[in-house]
Amino acid sequence: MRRIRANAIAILTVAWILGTFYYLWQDNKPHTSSPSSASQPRAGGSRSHAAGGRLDIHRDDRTIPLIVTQSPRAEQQQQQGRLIGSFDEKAYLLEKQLKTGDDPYRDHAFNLAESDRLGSERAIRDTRHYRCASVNYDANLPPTSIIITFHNEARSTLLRTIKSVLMRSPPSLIQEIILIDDFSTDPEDCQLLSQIPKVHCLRNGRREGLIRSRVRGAGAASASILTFLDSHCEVNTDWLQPMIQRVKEDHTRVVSPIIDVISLDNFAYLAASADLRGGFDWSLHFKWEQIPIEQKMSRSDPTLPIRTPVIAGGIFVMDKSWFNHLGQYDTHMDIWGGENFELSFRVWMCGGSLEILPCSRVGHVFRKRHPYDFPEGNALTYIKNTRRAAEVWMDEYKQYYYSARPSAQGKAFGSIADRLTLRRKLNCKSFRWYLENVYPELRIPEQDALSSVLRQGGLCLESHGSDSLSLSECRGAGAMRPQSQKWELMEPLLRQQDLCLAITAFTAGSKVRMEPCSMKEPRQKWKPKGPALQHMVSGLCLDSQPPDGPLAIAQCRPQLASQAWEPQLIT
Ligand code: LR7
Ligand code: MN
Repeated sequence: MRRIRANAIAILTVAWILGTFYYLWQDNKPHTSSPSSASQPRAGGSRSHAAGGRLDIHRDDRTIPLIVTQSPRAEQQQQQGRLIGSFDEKAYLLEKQLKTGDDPYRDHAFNLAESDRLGSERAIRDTRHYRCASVNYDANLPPTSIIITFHNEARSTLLRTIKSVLMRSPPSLIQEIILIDDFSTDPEDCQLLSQIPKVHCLRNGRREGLIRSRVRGAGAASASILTFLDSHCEVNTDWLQPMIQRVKEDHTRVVSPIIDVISLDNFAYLAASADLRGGFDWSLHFKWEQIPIEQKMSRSDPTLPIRTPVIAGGIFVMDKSWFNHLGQYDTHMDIWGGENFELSFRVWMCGGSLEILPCSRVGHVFRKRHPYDFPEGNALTYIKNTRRAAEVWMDEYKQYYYSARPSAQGKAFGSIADRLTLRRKLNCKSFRWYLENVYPELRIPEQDALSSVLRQGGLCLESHGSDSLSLSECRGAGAMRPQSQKWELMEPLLRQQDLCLAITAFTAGSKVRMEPCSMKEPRQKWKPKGPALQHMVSGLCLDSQPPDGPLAIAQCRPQLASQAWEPQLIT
């Protein structure tokens, strides 16, 4: 009896184990999805889990949880066959793999071992705001030519850039991908990549730098819209439609995506903040900065464009005839740097605009050093390029560039005659207009004003808060002078820090007071008239009569002692 029971238990256990195996085998069998569902475009970022279950994501990224946005593996392989044509991806990647013992950061300033390990396709997280998925774009958007210039780029990053474009763009929007091989050591990369459908590669006969290379690429483009990318990017879901839409609506717009970060160490794809725009300091150093608080407060819709004073430079979409009309790039700039300021100033000042589109996301491997050489040296090249931008576009404000970067003075920058002619021909606005209308947040350095006291007899002109002024006993000496007696004579303004001397009305007898300075305020404009100070618009002069009343303006009689103001420098 006991034996029979033991046997029954053994049989049941075996049956249970077999059953479990059968169930697992069934679940692992490739799912057959209908061809129609396979070719269905993903509706604006929605995820197609239902069609094929989850992909194994552990290989792709070890640090961020990824939500798979790609088609299942079987479809992917099919798609891969179609995209790659006669190109032998495996051989291409294997030939240049890192040798054991080699420093993986040496040649590219990022971890090559990690990039190679990822392969040419991987899933990345859709980093857009969720509301982007429901934005609609025109069904008949025009196609674009993608332009990618490279100098000794790693094979795996360059191929991933190309394949991400082919995988994540509607095929009808990609006219072609134009690669410009900027005289890389190995000419084979260019030849091999040309075997990929839609990809053309032009090789420079000598090192030109990214600026002239892009101009060459743009010249070869056959689509009416140009899209520039760096050679180590990965474009994200629906990256292209928002940009082409904005340029189609207004061809003078030059648009950029939000640039996500691909880690140079482990190649994790990290979402960048959506509250940033491009800015710079007076040394023409690019920086990301928070959008101004008023703009941030008034942004009710996170899918709307963000106006930006400058673009980072590597990833943008621009109408081709607008690019040509505005003078392409300054082709006397070499290798790398400065061209993003030159283009940004030119676009704004000559009638266009720059924006960042939060519903477009492109990842980029940010590096800490240049992995390539600069024939003229890195510093000299940056100075030459930014000096050209400053000399052509910054008018009198270029003095602040030179004070922020004194080493630029006296360095060669070639002739800028052609670019000045271009600026005149295009009838572009002034840099002052740009600062006032596009980048009012850029602080203009205090002009080096010298302080003086304004003496009348033994007394000094003194302010009392903002309300009134008087003639008072001169106090202190040198640095010990009270602020209220120190004046900066910056024609037409008479300043004390941020406050300026102003009349209260345009009639004789009106008193004067201090108020926040404004170059546009006619009540604040003064000029010397002999020893007197004349208000420019009313023609009346600052007068200390009667001695115990508040200071006022009166008919000019410069011979009067009560109208004589003798400036004396404070040293
Ligand atoms: O001699 C060269 N020839 C080239 O073809 C030197 C470089 N290049 C290629 C290079 O392979 C790459 O594809 O030009 C591209 C840009 O060079 P990077 O990647 O070394 O530049 P970067 O990413 O450090 O620099 C940013 O600023 C540059 C200023 O000249 C360019 O505008 C880059 O395109 C730009 N990159 C971006 O805007 C991506 C976001 C980074 C930021 C901020
Ligand atoms: Mn780059």
